[in-house]
Amino acid sequence: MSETLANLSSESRQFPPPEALAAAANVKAEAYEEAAGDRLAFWAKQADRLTWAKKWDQVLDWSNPPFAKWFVGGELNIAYNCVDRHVEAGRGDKVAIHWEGEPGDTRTITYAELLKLVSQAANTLTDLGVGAGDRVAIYLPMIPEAAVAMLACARIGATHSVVFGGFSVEALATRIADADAKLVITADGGYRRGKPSALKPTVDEAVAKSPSIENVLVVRRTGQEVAWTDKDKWWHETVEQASPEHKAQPFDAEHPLFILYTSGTTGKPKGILHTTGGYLTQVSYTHDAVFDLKADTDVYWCTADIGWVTGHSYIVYGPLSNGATQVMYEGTPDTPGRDRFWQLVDKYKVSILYTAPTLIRTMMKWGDDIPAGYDLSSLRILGSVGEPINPEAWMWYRKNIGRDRCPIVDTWWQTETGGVMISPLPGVTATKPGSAMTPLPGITADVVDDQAQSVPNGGGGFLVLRDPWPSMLRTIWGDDKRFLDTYWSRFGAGAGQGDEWIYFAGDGAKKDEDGALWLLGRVDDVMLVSGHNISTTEVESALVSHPSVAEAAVVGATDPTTGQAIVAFVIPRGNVDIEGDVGDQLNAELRNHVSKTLGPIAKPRQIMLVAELPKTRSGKIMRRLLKDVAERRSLGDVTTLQDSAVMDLISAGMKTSKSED
Ligand code: 6R9
Repeated sequence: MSETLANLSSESRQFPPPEALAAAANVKAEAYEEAAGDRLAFWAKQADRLTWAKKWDQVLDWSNPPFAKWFVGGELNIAYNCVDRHVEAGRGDKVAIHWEGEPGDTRTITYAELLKLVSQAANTLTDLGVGAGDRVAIYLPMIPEAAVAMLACARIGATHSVVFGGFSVEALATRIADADAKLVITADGGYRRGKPSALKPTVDEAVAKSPSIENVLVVRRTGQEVAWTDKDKWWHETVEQASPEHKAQPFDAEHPLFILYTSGTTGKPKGILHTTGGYLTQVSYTHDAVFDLKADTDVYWCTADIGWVTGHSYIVYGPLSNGATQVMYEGTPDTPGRDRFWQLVDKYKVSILYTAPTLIRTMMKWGDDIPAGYDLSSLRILGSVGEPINPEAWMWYRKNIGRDRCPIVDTWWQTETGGVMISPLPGVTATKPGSAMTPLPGITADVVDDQAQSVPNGGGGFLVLRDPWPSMLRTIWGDDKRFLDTYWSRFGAGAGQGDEWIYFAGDGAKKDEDGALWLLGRVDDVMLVSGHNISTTEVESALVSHPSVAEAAVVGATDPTTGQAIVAFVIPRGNVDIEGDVGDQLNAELRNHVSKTLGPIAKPRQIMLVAELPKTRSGKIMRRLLKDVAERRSLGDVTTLQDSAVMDLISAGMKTSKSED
């Protein structure tokens, strides 16, 4: 990206918070001023939400940037904060987790029961020789044991590394080796799309390549047959037999809590390291503020997988530290039917729903009539995370799920940031469809040009964070240099510009006329068309605003005349025929629609109608693979794809499609 990013779309709709919600909101407008007045005092106050065994001496040590230390000298136990203290406060009978298996089996786990399970697991880990500072790999389906395993590690000071149950042998083995993990916690399998899907064979192969692994702890979930080695121990024969008494020891605020690998676009995955006190402070505060959690009455549901940072921060640590009651669901949204989510919202009377744009667009594609069959009146706040949410999808979510009553919080953050950074506050912000709006209190985000100068309202550029925040990553596991190079050497002191350390998030963004922030996707994805930097997000949103389009992914393909030309991959809504004349007609119509919405510069050279798009497990579109297809190259690494067959289909379609004009 050269100087700026074109600002092509504009949005005038605005939705103020419902009055009653605003009046009773956990966080009000004053929080912004308070934090701006004294940022460190503000975060110190939020840290007081937690129970500390020893109070910190210093809020932030930033004497060796970009290596931050928060709540220096403080000590606490994360599991104690997420579990024990709620039981001690007399809330042991409160439901922590309403778990729903994909086949329809259920478990209800109270805070007292969670304490028992976490204590037993902590005792078992200790028996297996795992101690403070050791690393444990967790490779589990969405079952309560996933949360229990994470909390048990945290309780004894072991650092967990959760790997998506569904990643390959290679992906698991590389992550085990990088973290030098001692133990793997896994299951025989989990249920996906109506059948048991095995996990253990992948672990067996990965462990065979992993000399550091001493033991494998196996949860029996599906009952399917498993091969057995002398490293394997059943969870029900160890954890469930262990003593339920365990006293949590406090750990230093900077004790490593977890490593989570994020693939980025190229190269070996980065092990993002998070620590204890600052992380828990920010995820606890943001979960309370952004979702306006009323622990006594709300039922919260985050549909993310535990293997994604969203599952870490907003299924495990944020909600549990706040004593929330939540729903946890094992399976896919279309099993047994496409109404599964709405049926669960209705069944558990979910009041706060946190999901991803990819799911919202899928629900749009499946049709309005499916949610229309359900009451959904328990809902009061809706959240979105993972990708920019197109204004069209935002409006659909508001109308069809929120029934025009519920504020939507579009939350921007990253594995690296640990917690939400940019989001509306549901009782304060008048939201605009598609915008993440403003940095949360205590957070300093900005959009800058090449020279790290703030762009004026109406301008576009790079999203940066100007001040350290409590849940920031501390480094890339074992690779401080890569940490510096990846995040801190593009702008500011690390780039030799002045002495301010500036974190570069890798995303493009713009400020609208009111200063609200609009995320424009990864800067690696920005297209350069006839000298204009155009974001994939804006063109995709223009496509999705056409009534025949459910989803779109856009890439810039090398073009002899324009440098790059826009190639769009489009999933039509249910009623559109993919083949033949209807397709050709739609093709022309869509190109004109984009041209009318954003201007002729953004008109796609070519539109491909496809049935699916390549996505990561957390639902992000892998544009780099589509670029390979658009430029007719052989495909790059597909190992993190949710469904690798998708790419074969798309490539086959591309070869037969007419190049247009
Ligand atoms: C939480 C999570 C981080 C990247 C991030 C950005 C994109 C996430 C977004 C969003 C626009 C939002 N992203 N939330 N873009 N609006 N509300 O997704 O972490 O998996 O590390 O991905 O996701 O591009 O840089 P992670």
